Amino acid sequence: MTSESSPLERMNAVLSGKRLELARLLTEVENDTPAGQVVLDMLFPYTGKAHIIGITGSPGVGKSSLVNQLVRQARKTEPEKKIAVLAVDPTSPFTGGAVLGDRVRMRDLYGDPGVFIRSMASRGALGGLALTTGALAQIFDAAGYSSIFIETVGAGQSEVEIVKLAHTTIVVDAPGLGDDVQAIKAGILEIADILVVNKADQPGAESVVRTLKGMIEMGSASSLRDHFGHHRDENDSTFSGEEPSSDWIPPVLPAVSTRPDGITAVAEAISAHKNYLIQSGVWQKRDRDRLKAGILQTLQSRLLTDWQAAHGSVSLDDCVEELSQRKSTPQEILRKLMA
Ligand SMILES: Nc1nc2c(ncn2[C@@H]2O[C@H](COP(=O)(O)OP(=O)(O)OP(=O)(O)O)[C@@H](O)[C@H]2O)c(=O)[nH]1
Ligand SMILES: [Mg+2]
Repeated sequence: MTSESSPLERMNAVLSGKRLELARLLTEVENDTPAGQVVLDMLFPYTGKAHIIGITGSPGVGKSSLVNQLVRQARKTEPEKKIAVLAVDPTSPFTGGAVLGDRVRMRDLYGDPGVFIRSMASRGALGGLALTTGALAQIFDAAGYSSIFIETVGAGQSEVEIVKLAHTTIVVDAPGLGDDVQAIKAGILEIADILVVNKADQPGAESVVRTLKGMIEMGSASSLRDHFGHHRDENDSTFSGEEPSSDWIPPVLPAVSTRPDGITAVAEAISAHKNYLIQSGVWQKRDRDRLKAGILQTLQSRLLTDWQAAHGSVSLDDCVEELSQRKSTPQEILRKLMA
C-alpha cells in the first residue's frame, strides 16, 4: 500500500490481514485524520463479530501478565483464531514507560503473526478516549481478530467508559495492595463480569477472594443489573415479574499470571461468559447499546464543533461572566447562543 492507494484498496488490505496497512490505519484513526475516518467507515459492515474483553484494575496487579497468558493459551488451543491486544495507558502520557513495560510482559506474544499488540496513549484524546478505543477495536474486528483484549489502568471515569465497550469485563485485584480490597471500589465491582484475584501465589490472596465473594453475595442486586450500571431496584425486579436483565453471577477466581497453568480458570470463565451472552441475547443488546453510545457521543462533539464554527464571534467566557454577575439568566444566554 502506498499513500496513493484508494480507500477501497486500503480497506481490502485490512480485510485480508495485511499488518502494515492495519498498523497505518490504526495510527490514522488514533490521530483522527479524515483519510483514516473514510476507511474506518467503510470497514463498519465487517464488524460485530469480535469478542471484546476489557481488563481493568489498579497499577501493577498483573493485567498485562494475565493478558499475556490468556493470549498464549488461546493461541495454543485455537491457533486459527487471531487475537488483538489494545493497551490503553491513561497514566503515563509521555514517557512511553508502560509501552516498554508491556513489551517485556507480553514478550511471548511478539513475533506471533496471529497476535497484534497495540499501545495507545491517552494524550490528545481528551474526552474522546473511549471513542478512539472503540474505533481501534472496530478495525481489529473487521480485520478478523476474533478476540480483542483492552487493558486499561484503574477505576476512574475514563476506564469505566472504555470498559463499556467490552462484552466481557474482567476486574483484576491482588493481595498486598493495603487495606484488603481497598483497590476495588464499589463502582468497579458493578462493572465486573469476572473478578480475578491475581498473584494467588502471594500471602493474603485467599482473604481477598473471600472478601470479594462476600461483596458479590451481598450485592446480589448487582447481578440483576444491566451491564451499563443502571441499577434495578432489588425488590422491583423480584416482584414485577420481569425477567432479570442478567442472571450471570460474576465468579471470583484466583490466578497466577506468571505461570502458564495459573490462568486456566479465567480462560474458561471468559468462554463461559461469551456463551452466556450469546444464549441470553445480551450480546446483541450490548452491541446496540455500544452503537447508540457511540453515535450520541459523535453527535454531541460534531454539534459542538459546528456550533463553535458558526458562532466564532460569541465568547462563551463573556456569557459566563454575565451569568456570574447575574446580569442574564441561563435561559436568556441559551437563547442568545442558539440564535
Ligand atoms: N508473584 C506474582 N507476580 C505477578 C503475578 N502476575 C504478575 N506479577 C508481577 O507483577 C508485576 C506487574 O505485572 P504487570 O502484568 O505489568 O501488571 P499490570 O497490572 O499490567 O501493570 P500496569 O499496566 O503498570 O498497571 C510484574 O513484575 C509481574 O511479573 C502473579 O500472579 N504472581
Ligand atoms: Mg500493564
